[in-house]
Amino acid sequence: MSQKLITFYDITTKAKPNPGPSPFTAKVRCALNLKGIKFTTVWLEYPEIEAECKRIGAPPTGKRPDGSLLYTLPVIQDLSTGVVMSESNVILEYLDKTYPDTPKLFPGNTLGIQLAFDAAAQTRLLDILPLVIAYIPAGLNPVAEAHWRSTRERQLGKRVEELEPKGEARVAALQKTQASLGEVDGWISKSGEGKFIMGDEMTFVDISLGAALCGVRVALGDKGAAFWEEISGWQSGRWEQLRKACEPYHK
Ligand SMILES: N[C@@H](CCC(=O)N[C@@H](CS)C(=O)NCC(=O)O)C(=O)O
Repeated sequence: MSQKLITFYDITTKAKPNPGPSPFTAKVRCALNLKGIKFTTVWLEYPEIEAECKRIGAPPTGKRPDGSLLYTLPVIQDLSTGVVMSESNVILEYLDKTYPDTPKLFPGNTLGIQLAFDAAAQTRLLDILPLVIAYIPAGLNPVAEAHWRSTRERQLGKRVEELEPKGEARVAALQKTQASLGEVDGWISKSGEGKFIMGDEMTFVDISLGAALCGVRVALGDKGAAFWEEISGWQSGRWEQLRKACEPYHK
């Protein structure tokens, strides 16, 4: 195994030293650990991300609604190659190419097919967001909460708490989420009986779905434990099993 070191930029939350609810940074952390690549973490609060990305030359990943450039984590800085990159999926591709002797995230010729599967699965998973988003601020430190709220609520045009469906609307949202996850479960089931989508080895799709599930679990915290229990009972326990399989790689 190579001795080369990666600096990994992750988001500080109250969960630190465990990862917070970002599925994007959790994906990269999981991949680094699975591959056994040595890395150190630089923890940043939300308001620090832009300045630090600009300082180290990490490219923006999009634009804010006002047209200004958006800088996001995860970012990695590979001290052996000098590469600084953002965008979780691009980082995972880079790690597979640059560290070929480590477990493959995209074995064989599966890069395109896995990216497509993940994109489809993530859109289904997004149905859970209104049910979870209001839990996120409680896990952030005050300085980050102010930034997180103002950026999200400016974009959404309302407080995140107002997005959370209540009463009958919540029941309908739960049913929709369960059905969407059922669709993903159906696709995975067609891949066979293995623990993961490609059998017994964890690959990109498992990492990405697992990171999202871990993010939901972290966001729900103790207050949302009963809700997670409910999700754990869906699709024969598929989501809790996947979350548990990924959890050791999120350290
Ligand atoms: N497409 C990006 C999305 C990353 C992303 O949205 N990161 C969020 C945290 S979950 C972020 O850093 N946001 C910075 C901000 O809101 O200022 C990726 O896959 O890496």
